[in-house]
Amino acid sequence: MKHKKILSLTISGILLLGLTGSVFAEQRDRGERNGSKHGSKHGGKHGGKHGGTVDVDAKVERIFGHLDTDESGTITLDEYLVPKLAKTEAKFARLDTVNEADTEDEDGDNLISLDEMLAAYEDRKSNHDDSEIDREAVIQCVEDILGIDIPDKMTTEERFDAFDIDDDSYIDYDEFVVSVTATAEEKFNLLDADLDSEVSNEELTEALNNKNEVRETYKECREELELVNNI
Ligand SMILES: [Ca+2]
Ligand SMILES: [Ca+2]
Ligand SMILES: [Ca+2]
Ligand SMILES: [Ca+2]
Repeated sequence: MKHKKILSLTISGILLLGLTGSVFAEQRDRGERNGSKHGSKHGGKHGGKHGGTVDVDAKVERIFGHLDTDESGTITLDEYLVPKLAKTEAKFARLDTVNEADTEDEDGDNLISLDEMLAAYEDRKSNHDDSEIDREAVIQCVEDILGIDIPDKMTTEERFDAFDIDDDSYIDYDEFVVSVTATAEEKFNLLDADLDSEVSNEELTEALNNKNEVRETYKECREELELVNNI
């Protein structure tokens, strides 16, 4: 059971984070080869080059409107970090609370325990209602169609250990900010495909197109499996 929960986090993480350019370059090649199979069914919205472009362009423009604060036409790491770090206090406060029935730990002690982190992810999991679907099968299906290898994401325990830098079994606010910053930097580096320390319009467009493709494929795979399960 636990394994399945972790996978649910994995796929949502992937959808948020997107994958690296090189992986997607390979994926596009295979996608074209698979095109006839999927194109016939999803040509309209899945075409990418046609239907999705306007939406993605508008989205890119909106994102640049928010993040490119000096209107230079590119997003730097500093610009990218502003909204991420603006929310850290609220995010920390949300994690630093536990259900009293579950544990004796005090609420709001300005330290995040592993129990608190697990409880937070448990809540998130319970918002998804598709427990009938075999997530491993869905991920396998996405990997097969796109020809990519979706890496395992960290478990909640592993993520907790990574955040708990001084290893005292609690995450304090400073550790939290350091870790959120590091995670954001990793995401920024994935967006910055040519590694010139700036995210261009083209790089963001590419990333959003890739993300849409994964999301669409994930949806297709889920629908297929649901169909099979409901026979
Ligand atoms: Ca800028
Ligand atoms: Ca706490
Ligand atoms: Ca610590
Ligand atoms: Ca760049």
